[in-house]
Amino acid sequence: MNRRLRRRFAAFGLCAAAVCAAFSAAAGGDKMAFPADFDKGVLYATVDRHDIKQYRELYATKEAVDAVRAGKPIPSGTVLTLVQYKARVDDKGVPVRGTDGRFQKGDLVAYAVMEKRAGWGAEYPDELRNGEWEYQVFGPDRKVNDKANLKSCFQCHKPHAGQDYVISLARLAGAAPGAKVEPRRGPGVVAIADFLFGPEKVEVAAGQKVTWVNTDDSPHQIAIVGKDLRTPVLLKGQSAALSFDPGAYEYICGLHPNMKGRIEVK
Ligand code: HEC
Ligand SMILES: [Cu+2]
Repeated sequence: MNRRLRRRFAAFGLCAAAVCAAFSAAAGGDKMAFPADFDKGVLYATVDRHDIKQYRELYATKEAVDAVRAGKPIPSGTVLTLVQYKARVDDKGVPVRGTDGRFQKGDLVAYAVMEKRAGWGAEYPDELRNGEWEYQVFGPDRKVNDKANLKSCFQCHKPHAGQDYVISLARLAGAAPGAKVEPRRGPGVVAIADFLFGPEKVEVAAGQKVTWVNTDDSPHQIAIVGKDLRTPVLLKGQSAALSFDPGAYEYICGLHPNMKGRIEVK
């Protein structure tokens, strides 16, 4: 095994501790340099993250935007840069909104970057591999954050294999989030608004469906805890329904795991 491979497997816990301990801090992302020209690319989306009080900017290399908007695959050489800022908050810790209703940029927190190159990723086990993508995190000083958990990047983006692991693909393709969606109310209906499930606890009779309606600009996805059961990713205005056997079920958002809800089926 060459050094790079050993480092990578060490990072994924696939290598005996004694052999790999010295390398455990690094992973495959060490192939990636800081994308110094990221802001010369395309700012294709901004995201208000209510759940973690961040304001985010998403940049892509121009070739990637052109390809995706022409209906072609994301090309080798693509770099996607997610710039994370603290949202500015008031004295109660509530994010301050600008005149456009959006969060406002506070301190720079980090750059999360993904890069795709032909041939990358071949050495990862299938259950982790994200096609030809690598991930890396850089601090505000643009240096690698060697404490970042890169395994978590692969795990959370993995279920999005059907859209080449890019969670914001709809935005990259130029789809705007669309007009305001009025939350529907009714038995078994859960509205998703400002990164919260409302109501947080829903009760339905056996055989009755639970329906989720996403009213946020951000996509969300229902993931039932402890089961291999997820809805598709729901863009703004989209909904999905699931039915359950009697019992109680906890669920989270597959994209934002700190969003939580509960279903009770009588
Ligand atoms: C808990 C799930 C989760 C984890 C873990 C995660 N991401 Fe993401 N990532 C998202 C979501 C959701 C988005 C869409 C933007 C948003 O809502 O902030 C995203 C978007 C991105 C994007 C913009 C392109 C895209 O796929 O939409 C980059 C780049 C990115 N993440 C890098 C990383 C890196 C690097 C890591 C590991 C340090 C990581 N992510 C870990 C959920 C996750
Ligand atoms: Cu969510």
